[in-house]
Amino acid sequence: MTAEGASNAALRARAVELLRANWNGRSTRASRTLYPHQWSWDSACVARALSHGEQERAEGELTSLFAGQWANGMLPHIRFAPGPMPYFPGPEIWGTASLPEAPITPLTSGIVQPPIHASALRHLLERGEDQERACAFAARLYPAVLAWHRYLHEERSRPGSELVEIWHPWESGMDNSPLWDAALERVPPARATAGYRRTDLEVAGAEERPTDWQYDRYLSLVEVLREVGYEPARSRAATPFAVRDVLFNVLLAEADRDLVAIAALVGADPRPVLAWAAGLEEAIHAEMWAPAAGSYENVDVLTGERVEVATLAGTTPLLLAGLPGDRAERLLATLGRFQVRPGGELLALASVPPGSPSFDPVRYWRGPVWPMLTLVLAEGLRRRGQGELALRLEAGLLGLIRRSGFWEHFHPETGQGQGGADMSWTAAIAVEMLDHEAVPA
Ligand code: 2M8
Repeated sequence: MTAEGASNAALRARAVELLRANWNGRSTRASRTLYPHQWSWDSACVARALSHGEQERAEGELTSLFAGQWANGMLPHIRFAPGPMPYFPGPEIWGTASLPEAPITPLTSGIVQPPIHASALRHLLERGEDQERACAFAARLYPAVLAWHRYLHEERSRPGSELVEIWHPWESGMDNSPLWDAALERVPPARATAGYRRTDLEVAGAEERPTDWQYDRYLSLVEVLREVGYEPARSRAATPFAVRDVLFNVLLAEADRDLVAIAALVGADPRPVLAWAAGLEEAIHAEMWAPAAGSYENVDVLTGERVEVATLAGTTPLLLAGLPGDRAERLLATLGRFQVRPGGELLALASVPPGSPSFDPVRYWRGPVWPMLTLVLAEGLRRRGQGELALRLEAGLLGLIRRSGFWEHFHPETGQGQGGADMSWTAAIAVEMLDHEAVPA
């Protein structure tokens, strides 16, 4: 084995070990300290990584997450672990326990996260060593995933657009991204949840987390949605925050395509999903493309205006199969604004363009390098024939992890690990990238 190979193998072994350490016997905690529960899109990433060699655990991961699914198809962003845990806001704040749509157990939150579950399931079908078992599992899970997509397409859209909307910044997965700044200005601070204690600040540096001003708005939005029992029609009418987000819609379109492929394998009728996928992709291209910016932009549903803020998420339509060629060129050029060289030689992508007004290299989703976004962009680049650049970005992220560990995010200039340590999805994404093909060490 070459020195490079040995070092990649050692890194993979460390990632696998971390995923075992974060396993609670039934599923994988997003992290043991900062996030001691099961998070929706983190978990889908973990299932994807586990499907490389740990098929049974990958199934367990998805089964555990979908045990929290609501009767209306909604897949909550957190499945809470039993017992008191140091995470705020916990189940008592979400107040979902007695709702008719929610399961009796487990306890869950009442909002969603980006829908990458069908994509994880497809991955499991492709990578699972025991193919018969993988097919049987996919056939069992298919109705639940279909119900999840139906919930998003039917309950999260309004007449006049096929795009789906989010009602909380936490639903985007990019909590304090500058994408939400203007919309949050219109949200009054929390009333009922006054005097709360933020457990995140006991684990991560305050400068690496959202501000108290933002937390007051996050909790205010939970109050609004809780007040209407998270019921979709009433939430749509009541929410002071409703945004059509590029990343969320792109990942749903991609997951729709994956669900179509799964339907074919498990003998289900793919037509409803095909129709959703086609309508959604068309709407993304028609309603979100911003030619002057060379990027795709969010739409604020309540003002009807575009959110003219540059973030890496605006380039993620690179992933979409039907992306017109001239737009692919523009997006690739725009991507150059996000390229950074943390610590000097590694190549990486900042989440917000360095030098732009809202750029902050340490504060969470406002500038740092994020493994999840790197994964999405690397896949998008491969689809556009940019395999070499994809590989350099993967090698860059793996280099950052190798240097400082499985951190939540990384400083785009120094490369230092930031936020939470020993994060499951950072380890999962490392496994995924290391298994993808020969990644230079
Ligand atoms: C972060 O979000 C949670 C709320 O869901 C938090 O800050 O408490 C985000 O980075 C999100 O994308 C991620 O899924 C979650 C767990 O890693 O942490």
